[in-house]
Amino acid sequence: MTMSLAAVRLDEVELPLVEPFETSFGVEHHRRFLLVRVETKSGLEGWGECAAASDPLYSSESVATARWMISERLVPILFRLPKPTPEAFLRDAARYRGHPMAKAAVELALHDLRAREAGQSLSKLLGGQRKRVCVGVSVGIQASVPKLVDRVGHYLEAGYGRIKLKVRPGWDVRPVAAVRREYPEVELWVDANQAYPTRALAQIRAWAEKNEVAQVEQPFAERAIRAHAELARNARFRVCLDESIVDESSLEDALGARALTSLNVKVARVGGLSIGRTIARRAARAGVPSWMGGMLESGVGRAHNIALASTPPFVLSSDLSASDRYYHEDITDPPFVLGPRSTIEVPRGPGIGVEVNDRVLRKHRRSSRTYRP
Ligand code: OSB
Ligand code: MG
Repeated sequence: MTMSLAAVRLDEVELPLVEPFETSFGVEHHRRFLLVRVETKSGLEGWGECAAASDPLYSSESVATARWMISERLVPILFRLPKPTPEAFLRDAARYRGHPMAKAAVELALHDLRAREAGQSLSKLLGGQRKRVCVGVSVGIQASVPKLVDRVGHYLEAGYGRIKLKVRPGWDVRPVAAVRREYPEVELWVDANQAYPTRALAQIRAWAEKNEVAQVEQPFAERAIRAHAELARNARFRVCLDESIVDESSLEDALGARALTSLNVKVARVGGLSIGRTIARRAARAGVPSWMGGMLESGVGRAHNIALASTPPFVLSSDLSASDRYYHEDITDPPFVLGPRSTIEVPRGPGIGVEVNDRVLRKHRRSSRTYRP
């Protein structure tokens, strides 16, 4: 039984990335993000991470909007709840529209708290059945094609069994062909983050099939469901939706339109673990496989993602790479490392199963505010 909360802390952290991460919408050198720490009267804690970035480029939320939403609207909800369970929180937060990343950050912390109180791993509480999750690596846009081939080689040597290339108009035909030529056997996915106009459909199909791309992720705009359905029709690759799927009804409509043959689940995008689990199960019932997407999370968000990815609907390899692919020094211990056959071990300890390293957190923390009832 979850006890009422004594404090909520909101930290802003800035972690330098091992290398810049460039997508069709921009380049990041650091990741700036919020951490939510809830604490009960008995001294138990729960951690959640907010995936919103400095700028609203992937979606409409940013660190600033999430900070406002969490501190001004969601923290008061938490302090009004007699039992701060994820379900009770989501029920009260539902009257506010949007802000899924802000809501997810808080919901994640409550899931971690509940699992720690139960003395069980979050994976187990969510119905996880795998000891290891299958992972791949998402490779950003590079300065040149040779540089890209070099980075891909580096990740293959490290043991990653699947490569996702970020693409955009002008960074597609040549880089994808070069990687395929150099690594004839590699499992290759591409992700455009909505960068293509729907009139590019035939060209995308042509270069994807020519280079044996196994999956094309979100080439068109969030609302372009018909175009994704058209691309998926008779395609030799899976069409994956990321940004288009923001809740249960957008998934229902996309499934009805046959607009996806793979689902990228991000707890941040859909407003938490509970909804993430629900949509992954719904997709599985429709015969659509799921996998966990990533938002370059620190160890806190990564641990939550790995817990959900250990549940049955997650059958494709996830964008959950080892800690050292993102950060020289992560804020949690122990680091996530790549294991055999391109897998990462699911932590077995209580809650998310990793601990926040206070020394590292303080070193990279830009601000910290504590709220009390
Ligand atoms: O679309 O999957 C995406 C990172 C930031 C924003 C959007 C995306 C990504 C990634 C990174 O692809 C995946 C990861 O965390 O490894
Ligand atoms: Mg994506």
